[in-house]
Order: sequence, then structure tokens, then C-alpha cells
Amino acid sequence: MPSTAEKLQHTANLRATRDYRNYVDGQWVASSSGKTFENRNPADHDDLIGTFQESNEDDVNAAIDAAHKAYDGWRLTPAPKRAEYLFRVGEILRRDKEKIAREMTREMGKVLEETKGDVQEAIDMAYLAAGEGRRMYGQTTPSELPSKFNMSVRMPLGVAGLITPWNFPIAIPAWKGMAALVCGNTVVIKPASLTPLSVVMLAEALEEAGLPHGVWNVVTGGGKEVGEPMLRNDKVKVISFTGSTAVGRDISVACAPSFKHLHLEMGGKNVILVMDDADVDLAVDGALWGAFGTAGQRCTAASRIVAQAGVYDQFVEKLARRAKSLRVGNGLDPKTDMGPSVSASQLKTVRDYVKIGKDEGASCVAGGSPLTEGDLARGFFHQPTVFADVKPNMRIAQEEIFGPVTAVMKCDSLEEAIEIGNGVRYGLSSSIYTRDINKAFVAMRDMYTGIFYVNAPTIGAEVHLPFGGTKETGNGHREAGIAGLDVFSEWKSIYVDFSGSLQRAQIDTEEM
Ligand code: UN1
Repeated sequence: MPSTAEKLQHTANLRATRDYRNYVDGQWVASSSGKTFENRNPADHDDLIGTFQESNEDDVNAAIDAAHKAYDGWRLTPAPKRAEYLFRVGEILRRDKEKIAREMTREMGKVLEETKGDVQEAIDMAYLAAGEGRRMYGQTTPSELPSKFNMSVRMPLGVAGLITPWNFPIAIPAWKGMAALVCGNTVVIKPASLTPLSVVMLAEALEEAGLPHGVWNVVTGGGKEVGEPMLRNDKVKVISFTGSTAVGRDISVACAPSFKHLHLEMGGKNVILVMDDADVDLAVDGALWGAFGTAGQRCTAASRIVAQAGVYDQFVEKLARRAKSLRVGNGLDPKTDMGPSVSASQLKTVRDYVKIGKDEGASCVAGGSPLTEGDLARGFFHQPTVFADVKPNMRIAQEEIFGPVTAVMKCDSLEEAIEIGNGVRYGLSSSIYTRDINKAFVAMRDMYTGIFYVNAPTIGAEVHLPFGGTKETGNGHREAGIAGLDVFSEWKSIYVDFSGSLQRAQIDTEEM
């Protein structure tokens, strides 16, 4: 008898298991290593999605050479023309949204509604970048001298190396990729080894859109074998990485000697502040979605909540009750609220932190255990877990867990809530629930995070605003929005003197 997992996979009409290749210079090619690795469904490890190339330095260098060769042609293609390819990619992704989302749920685990959102984010980004092809504004500004014209324009950098994570397997590659391409760069992308198919599907869309060969290249494999050679290669002019702070630091060090441009988007320990005057039910809705959406595997996840004393007990009781009622299972099942952790090691991290929280003396008021009944034994499932009575200095309130665990703390005032909120080494996202507009504006001013929400959880960024964070979350850059173009371009200031004589700036100007 087929299991529920098998039945779901069957009705979803998923791709047959197969051997996937790298995409280099417009061709689907095998790695020179002759080796492959397996990609399995985190909700059902008996389900083999396919094998992918376990690439090496030679493969990476070949892809970089192809991107380098394609660069001049792409750079000199007018930006509105480049944008037309991206618009077509948006159309293709829109047509295939449901199909791509189902494959993504199978490879990453999050529920179908969320993987559809992930594809939608890639579509949004394709359209945003396509529109930008006809803008990409620089500045024109008067000169201090007569008969002289001043302006600034964006220049592309060359080959962009993208190293992307598994939690938003197509949205984040699209954030980086669409911005890189519209600016005129060519791309080599190394997808996370847990979710290579999503980036292969993105490459298929780019191929169908008719992108010139070599402009977009995909090389799958490990960080050491594929990522590191990218950092060493002088033809790569900019690296954009999303992942852990520890890996981001190593990348930063590796890029420093050659002054490679570098954009880092790293950890988060995001916080929701719930004030005494908040709509508590709304705050519970937000906390539930923020903490357990994507099984907590978002950089923006609401992994901390600070509730004011007057609503603390009520908030904890309601959140715990709602967390216990979430249905955990295969993300292809429409009845499922929350899918699995992405891998055995991610599940182990969750289990380790649950133990740490208990040992630290926090009260586990919901969840706290892995789920292994029936079909669930074939995946990496864990209960949605709520800790209460957490102290701000506990490890569960300081360290990124990247799983379905949230830590609730008590505070007496807005000032204390903000102090606790800012008291971590990360600064990606924060939010406040309050009906008092003054409190909302104080928190908006004083929370030192790159993203801030009022009466909404810490997740839910839209593609046309800058995305990124402060402190150890980032290195001062933002992606998405117009700000994302700054990572993949640099400014050229241009002065045209049409006076026919030598005019010296700062010197040949009349004193007032
Ligand atoms: C991430 O967590 O890495 O705002 C990206 C959000 C999503 C993007 C998250 N739109 O949660």
C-alpha cells in the first residue's frame, strides 16, 4: 500500500527522478569530477528527487570563463533590451508557478502555499528588474562652470558570483540574479546543495526566455569545491551571499585581499514587541505566522517575542494553544500548516536548542519534541515550540536557531522592550504590536534593524523595498528594491566640457 507521502507525491504529478547537469555557456553539462550527489525530499527521505553534479574547481572556472566571455555582449546590450529577457522570465515563471512550487515543496519542505509565494517573489523581482531596465536612473546636475555638463551613470561590474541559500530556493536567486542581469553583469550561481532543483528550474526559464549563452551559469556542489574557487577567481568581480554569519565572515576574509565587491546577507534574531495596548489576538496571529511560517527557517523569522506584563500571561497562553493546534506534515498536503526542517542536521540543531532552552530554565509551554509517528518518521519533523519565561541573556534568546522555536520574554515598558529587542548581535527585522501611534513611532525610530513592521510580524518583505540588516546580519548593503542595484553596479561620474577652453574646477570659479 502506498504511504500518504507517496500518494501526495503522485497526485502532485512531480518530475521523474533523474540526473541533473550544470548549466554552462548555454549547455547542460556533467562535472569533470564524474561525481554526483543526491537530493532527497525532507518530508520523505525515501523520495529521491534526482542526482546533481558534485562539481569541482575546473567546472567553476569553466563557468566563470563562459560568463566572462559573454560579458561584453551582455554589457553592450541596451538595458531595456536586457530587461525584455527578464520580463519573459517573469511570464514563464508565472505560467509554471504551480508546477515549480510543487517541486520546491518536494525539495525544501515548506507548504505549497508558501512555495507559491516563493515563486511569486521571483516573478515580482523579474518584473521589477524588467521595469528598471528603462529607468536605472543616474543623476544629471549643473556644473559649477559654464558650458559644462555633469552626470552619473551606473556601470556593471563583470562576472557576478551568487551563493544562495535553501530557505527561499528561487526567490533569493531571483533577487540577486535579476538585479545582476539588468545592470549588465553575467552570472555564475552556486545554489545550496539542499535545493539545487529550484535554481535549475530558474535556469530553464532563463533558457526558454532566450538569454544569450554564458550570461547565466549554474554550478552545483559544495561550498569548498564550488564556492571557494569562485572567491579566488579574479574574473569574478562581485560576490553576493546569503547564509550564516560564520560562513559570511569567512567569505569576507577571502574577498578582502582582492577587494572583490561583496554583499552579505546573514543571520537574524528578529523580535516582535507586544505592548499592553495591543490587539492581543492579532499579535498571536502574527507571532504564529512569524515564528512557524517556513518552519521557522527564515532569516526574518520571529524567534523572539517581548510581551509587556499586562498582556504577557494572556499572550503566552493563546500562543501556546495555537502552536499546539498547528498540523505538521508533508507540505504537499493542503491540510498541513507546517512542514519539516530541511535536513537531519537542521533538525538536530532544533533539538539541541530545545534542550539548551530547558537546561537554561525556560518553560517549554508548547511542543518541544520531534515528530516520528507513522509517515512522519520518514522526514525531519519537529513540533512548533514555544518557550516562555525566557531571560534576554539565555542562548535561546540570543542565537539563531532557524527552526520552529520561539522565545517569549516579559518586559515592563516600551523602553525595556526596545532595549531587549536591540540586545542581540543581529539586526534584520523587528516589529511592534500597539494601538498607540506614538509608541509605534518611537519603536520605528529606535529599533536598529534593517526592516521594521507595525502591527504585522517580522516576515513579509516585498521585493521593491530594500532587504537586509544591521550589525552581524549584513555588511552595509541591501538587496531587492532599487538599493539592490548598488550591489551589482558602480557609479561613473561624467563631466563634459563644451566651452572649448580649459576650465579648472574649484579655481576658475568666481568668488562671491
Ligand atoms: C529570508 O528569510 O531569507 O520577508 C528571506 C520574508 C520573505 C523573504 C525572507 N519575503 O520573510
